Amino acid sequence: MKLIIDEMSCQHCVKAITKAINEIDPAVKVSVDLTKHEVDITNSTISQAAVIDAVSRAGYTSVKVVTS
Ligand SMILES: [Cu+2]
Repeated sequence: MKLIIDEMSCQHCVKAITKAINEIDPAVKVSVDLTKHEVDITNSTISQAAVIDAVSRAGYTSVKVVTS
């Protein structure tokens, strides 16, 4: 799935978001395009709701789903 997280603005955010997602599933591959505020999540069996929940618990609440 692909997400846009507007609040993601630096490497700290990238780390925090990646960590939050990998805490629910270590096998998930998270790749980030910081200039586009885009997070691409592959190799994932976790639900979209679980990902959004993890990201928002890390403090990022403006999450838009681009592709599910
Ligand atoms: Cu940041």
